[in-house]
Order: sequence, then structure tokens, then C-alpha cells
Amino acid sequence: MSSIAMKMINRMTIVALSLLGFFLCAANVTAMDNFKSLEQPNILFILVDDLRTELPVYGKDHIVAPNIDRLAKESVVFQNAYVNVPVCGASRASMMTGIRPTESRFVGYQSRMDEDAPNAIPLFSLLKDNGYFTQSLGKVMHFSDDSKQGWSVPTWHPRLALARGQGTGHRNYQLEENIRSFKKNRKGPAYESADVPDNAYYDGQITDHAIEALEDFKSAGQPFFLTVGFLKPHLPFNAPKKYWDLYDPAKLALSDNPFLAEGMPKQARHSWGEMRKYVGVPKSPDLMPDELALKLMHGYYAGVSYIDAQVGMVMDALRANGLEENTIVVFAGDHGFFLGEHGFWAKHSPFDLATHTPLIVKLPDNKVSGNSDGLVEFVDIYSTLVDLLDIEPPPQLQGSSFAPLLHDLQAPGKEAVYPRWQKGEVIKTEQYAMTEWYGKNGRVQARMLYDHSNDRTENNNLANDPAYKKIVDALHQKLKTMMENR
Ligand SMILES: [Ca+2]
Repeated sequence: MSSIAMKMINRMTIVALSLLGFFLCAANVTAMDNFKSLEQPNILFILVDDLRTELPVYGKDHIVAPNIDRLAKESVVFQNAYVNVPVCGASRASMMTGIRPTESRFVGYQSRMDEDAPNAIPLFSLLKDNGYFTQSLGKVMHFSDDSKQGWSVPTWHPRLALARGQGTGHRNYQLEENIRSFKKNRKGPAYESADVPDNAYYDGQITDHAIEALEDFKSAGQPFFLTVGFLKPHLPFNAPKKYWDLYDPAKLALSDNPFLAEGMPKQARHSWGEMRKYVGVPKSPDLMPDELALKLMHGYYAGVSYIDAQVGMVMDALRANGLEENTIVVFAGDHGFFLGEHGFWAKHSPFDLATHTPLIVKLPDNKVSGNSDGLVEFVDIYSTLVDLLDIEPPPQLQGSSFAPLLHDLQAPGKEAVYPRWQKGEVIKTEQYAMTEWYGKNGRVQARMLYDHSNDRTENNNLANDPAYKKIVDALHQKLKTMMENR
């Protein structure tokens, strides 16, 4: 049992005994239940769309993210956290059910928990059943009505709050020329810098709602599970101009591996269709021009800094309302993103850049803070939270708790984690990342293997090198065993 859970139980026991003495025979189940609900820690769950590990807390000091830096100082920063499927909807559905994706479950951006895993109890439903007030603001699940009975109040998304046909949908352009461009053919540019306040765009509005919710929670007398899903830095890279101004375009540098990996199988190719839907981006198979690549990187970074500012405001509200000392904070991406590495853009790939994402966890008593190098995967988040809260886990869970890593930075992580994308199944260990593509007959059609001890950017495929045959065989066996058991 975790130390938080132990502490809570000790605290509950002491007060429960005094309550019992005070009320004598009047103490009843209802009073105990009320008390228990007051003592459970809250959870503030901040999800960021398409966030790669390009942040100062991941060693990338050229990014301006002082609020995430501040959060990290009181948290455990997982340096090796992997999503289980690198696309928005499926990644979130897998995480929120604690169930692994397969070839037929949690496959695409439109995956639904209530269709793909109808018997699973989503994390928020379980918490609601255990006395929590559960609330969803912004982009949490892909469909806001997925398993909606598990939320205490209707989910809120700024786009859905608009009347139908109003605005430019999820693209949320502010500049007249971009709105016009969008209305012409449902397209627009891949980026925008508008001199507008934070809450002109959706994410600032999500922050406003989160601040309101936290003010309400101050005196609510019920533990909360508040999920705040920010939309940036997802495409299009639209952010207020002041965040663009944090970066000098002359100092931006293109990726240093804009080429395909040596020996890469054709299955690993990627035509970045998501990026090509925008005006001005060349059609397949043309490459991204350098000038546009730099502009897009600038826009992505502006989006990251914009979200960093939102995180700061939400954390300030948590503190201002006296909730910080009884709240677990989870800060997570939903998968990584390519910005020109291997010539790729966006996600949808088994490469490390698409599956590796930030994960930062702050415990209320934050006695331990710093980096954990242990391997963890997003299917573990559910198991970890129920472990910390000492709630009975539902039988569906396929992950395991990484709570020990929150108490000891040297505690080991998993031996291996398992992202997947389409027909590509990945096994990632401390040293290696191997992807196997499976055909209809269950046979391996192609492989790639990278040695992360000297090739973390995955430029040299070793899978066909005879010197690595034993390693390939051992990783293959481990991967097959996992696939048979999920
Ligand atoms: Ca996403």
C-alpha cells in the first residue's frame, strides 16, 4: 500500500475514533462515508494534445516553459514514459480504461471506450462510484459523450459550446484571412499568430473554466477528479502572438536527422497526411520546404509556451484555493510528434518520437521530486491512481502501478513497455526499441531495431544485422507473450 494511502487510513482511523466517541451511538455509516470523502486526495489531471518531450524538464532548454518547470520541481518527471498508441482518441481510451490497444481495439482517433471495451469501467466512472466529483473540461475523450454517465456534470468543450456552424471548428482561427480561407474549402493554414488575449482561443477558455471549477471545489466538501484537456500544441499551430514572440526565428534549427533511418523497412514510411491537410503544405510525396518547416516549428513551440502559461494559471488557482496540499497532479501528453525528423511530420508511427511523451506526477506530500528513468506506459496510469487512492481496482486493468517510483527515484521501472501503431507492434526496453509488422497469418513481415544507448533518435536499423539475432529473438518472444495476454 502506498504511503499516501497509509497516511489517509491512519488519519481516517484517528478521526473516525474521535467521531465515534463524540457521537457515541449516533455515529452511523453516512457520517463515516462523508468523512471518508473529505479525506480522499483530489486529482487534477492535465492532458496536453500532441506534446513531445521537447521541454526544459526533458533537457531541451530552448523551449520556454517556466510553469511546467515549476510543477516539475515538486514532482516526479518520468523521462521514459510511453503511450500505448500514438493517436489522440485511442491513446486516451486505452489510458482511461487501463486496457492495452490491439489490432481491433483502440485503433484510431475516433476510438470509443463504450464500443471497444463496453464492459470496462473508465477511471472517472470508478472514481465517481467511490465518492468523487468527476468533471471533464476541454479535450479529454475524443467524443464527449463516451461513457458520459461517469461524469458528475456534463462534459464541457469550448467548441461544442458554440452554435453549430459558428467559428472554424477545432481549427479555431482568429485572423479574418484565415477564417475566410477556411470557409472557402474547409481548409486553412497550419499556423496562426494573432495578437489576441489567451482566452480568444479555446485553451484560454478551458483555463477560465478550470479556475472556476477549482473555486467551486474549495468549499464543496467532496473530493474531485478534474480533467483539463488542452488542445494545443495540436495542429493547426495557432497561438497568441506573445507566445510566438518568445522565440527568435533566427535561432530556430531544423532537425538534425531529416533523412530516413538506415535500413528502415517500407512499412515504417509515413506520408504525414494530417499535416498535408493545410493550405500551403506540399502534397505527397513532396518534402517540406525548410522555410515552412522552421515556421511550423516556431508555431509548435509557441503552442507549447501558450499551454505552459495555462498550466501556470490552473496551478495558481489550485494553490489560491488551498487545494494543493490535498491534490495529486498528473500532467501528461497523449503521444509525441515529429517536427521533421526522418522527414516526417505529426504522429501515427511506431517510432520513439511518436510514442514517447511527457508524464509528470506530483503527490500532495511531494517528499520526492526529480527525474525517474524507469520505464512506464500510459496503461499504468489507471493502476497507479487506484493504488495511491487505495481503491479496489476493476478486473479489466492490464497495466501495473508505478506508485513505488513516486516514492523512490531509483526504483526500477518496467522491463519493457508496448506501444503499437496499425500493424506495427513495439517492444521498448531500457536499451532497445523493436517494431515488428504482422501480416494476416500472424507472421512477421518486417522489423526495425534501434539501440537507444547510442541511437535514441533511431537512425540505424539493426534488425537485419546478424550480430543482433539473439537480441531480436529474445525481444520477439517477449513481445509475442504480451500480445497473447492482452
Ligand atoms: Ca493527440
